[in-house]
Amino acid sequence: MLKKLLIANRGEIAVRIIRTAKSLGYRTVAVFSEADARALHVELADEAVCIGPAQVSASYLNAEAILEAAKKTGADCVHPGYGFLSENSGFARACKDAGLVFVGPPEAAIELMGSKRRSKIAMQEAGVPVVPGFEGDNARDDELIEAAKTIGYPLMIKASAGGGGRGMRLVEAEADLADNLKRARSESKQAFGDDELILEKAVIEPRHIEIQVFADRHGNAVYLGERDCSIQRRHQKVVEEAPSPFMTPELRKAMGEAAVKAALACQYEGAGTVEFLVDKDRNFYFLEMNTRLQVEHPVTEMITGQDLVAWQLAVAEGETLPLSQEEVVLNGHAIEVRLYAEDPARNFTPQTGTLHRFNPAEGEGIRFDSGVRAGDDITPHYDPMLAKVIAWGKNRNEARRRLIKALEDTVVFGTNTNQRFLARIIADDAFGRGEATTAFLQSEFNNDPSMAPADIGIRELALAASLFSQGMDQQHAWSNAPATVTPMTLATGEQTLSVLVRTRGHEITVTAGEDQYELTLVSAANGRACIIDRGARQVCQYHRQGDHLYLQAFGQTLALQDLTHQPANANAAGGTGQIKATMDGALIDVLVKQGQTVKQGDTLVILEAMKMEHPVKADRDGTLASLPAVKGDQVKRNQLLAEITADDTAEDTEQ
Ligand code: MV4
Repeated sequence: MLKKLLIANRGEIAVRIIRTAKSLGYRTVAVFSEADARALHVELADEAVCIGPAQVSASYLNAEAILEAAKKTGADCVHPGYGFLSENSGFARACKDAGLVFVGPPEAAIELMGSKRRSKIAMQEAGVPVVPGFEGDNARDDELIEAAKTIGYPLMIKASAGGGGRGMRLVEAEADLADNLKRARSESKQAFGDDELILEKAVIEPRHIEIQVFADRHGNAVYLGERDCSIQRRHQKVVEEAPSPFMTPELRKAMGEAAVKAALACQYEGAGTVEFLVDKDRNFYFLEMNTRLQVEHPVTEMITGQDLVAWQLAVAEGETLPLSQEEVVLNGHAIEVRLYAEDPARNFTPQTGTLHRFNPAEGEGIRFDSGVRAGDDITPHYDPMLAKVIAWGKNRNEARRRLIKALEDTVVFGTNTNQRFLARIIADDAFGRGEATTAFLQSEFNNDPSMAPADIGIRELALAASLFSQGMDQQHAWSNAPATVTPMTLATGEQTLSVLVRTRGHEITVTAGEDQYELTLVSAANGRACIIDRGARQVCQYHRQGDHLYLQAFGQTLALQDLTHQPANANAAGGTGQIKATMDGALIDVLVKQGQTVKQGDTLVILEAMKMEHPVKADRDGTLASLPAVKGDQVKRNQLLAEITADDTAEDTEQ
């Protein structure tokens, strides 16, 4: 009997695993990096051990430190979660060698599925349909070029050691093959330390449908329905649902039985996912098998009523599977979306910052899996997923409706998120008709307003102005004193807007150029504002942090700054001299000193962001008045990096 589970992971999945483990009576051990010392998963576990500094290579990928933590705490089993060491056969072996039960499949199954080439051959032998192609052992370019003649075009070159879309190239015509092979080979060598390639016929606008399987040590294996993960962006899943709107009972049975065959063929144990591509005629092809519990497992849990972590632990204990195939019943519909700290208006760049507020929406049929809470920092060290929001409904539209509402009502203040992007995908008509393939986001959704900067109109300005003035002059705002008119300057990340605010009791009228808007601020307390807008009473969420205001209203989350009392920027010729970071990143070098004279265009500092170095330059001539950031700092977009004041020269003023 196992008693103490070490969770070799962080974030929402560590929290998720701890929840089930505790409910089943296991003691739990969390591991954490120095950056995660106060994280939720650490707080929830019975014991927690620091395994190293923030960088994943030194902590969550540090097998030795994790095994040491297990030894120190007397854990007898290890759950790897997803990502990190979850599909590392060496780690599975090391656990076993240390006398620990690895909650996952045998190392041989992990290793086999880690090779696209070998797994495809094994699946073909087991009678699982695979995409027609060529799987020669370390095939040379000339062999691949020869094989391509029989496969035909378009075709895919895939890195044997790749997966999840990494190391994959589409080739449209024979003339492009040789060059693409050369590139694929060097990329694969670079990324995976292995340059073995395979070829496959390209499936056009496929759906990505995966089957959840489970196997025990007694030769039993079942499938728990499918998940449709067709909506992806750059091979990152965005929406996952079960069942697939494209599924038929016949196709489910055929794919389910193929997936079970795949599991039995590799002596699988525990939770696994068999990924398939499905074409428009409902032909399906094995793609890869993921030998872990997946991010999107909650949708399967919600339609089967099963706890997959409990199943994993049962299998790890040597028990037989909790249900036979006939006992697996699918009920209703579940949709999951991945809520990220990222900026859809800036090509989805990851965001960092403090979560001033983080209020998951609650409601019937809503599940919110998260590893963060209000007050936590989102750092650049880890994946910026904030939560998985999952909705269940008795049918697909009920699940959609609940999910849209949950997304709209969830409050995240402190970082940009993809909240609105997600809600609009779920509300989209083509998605509603179940027509979304892997091409959906690129072809039909690419112009959606949720990927543009927040839309600040006169109504939003009126609400922001009323909340700003309410905070600054409480007495005045609520008294019956005569109306006051004050100018106000509000800034978003993109623009600075000047307005006139007329306040009389609870009535606010805001004027910006030709536009005018009137609102009633009924009350504002504890981050909730009640307003009357065009005769309709509604509640908005807000948070004041100095001269910053976060606002969730009218279907958007906005961040505004009150610049009314800041000096206007001088010097119109050249830049403002306020040199700000253009994105979140690390200051890896500072090339100048305070007091130094600089010329417009001189490089001042080097910012590293999105794995690239960006020189940040002077936007005018002058003297460096201040350099607030120092080498090594993590900086946020729009953070002041340097201030250049103009040197007093007579000719500047004469024009
Ligand atoms: C393919 C394909 C078309 N034909 N293979 C991308 C992720 C990786 N797991 C496999 N992928 C694909 N493999 C053949 N032979 C198209 C994709 C693909 C894709 C697959 C699933 C979900 C989204 C996708 C987006 C682009 C391409």
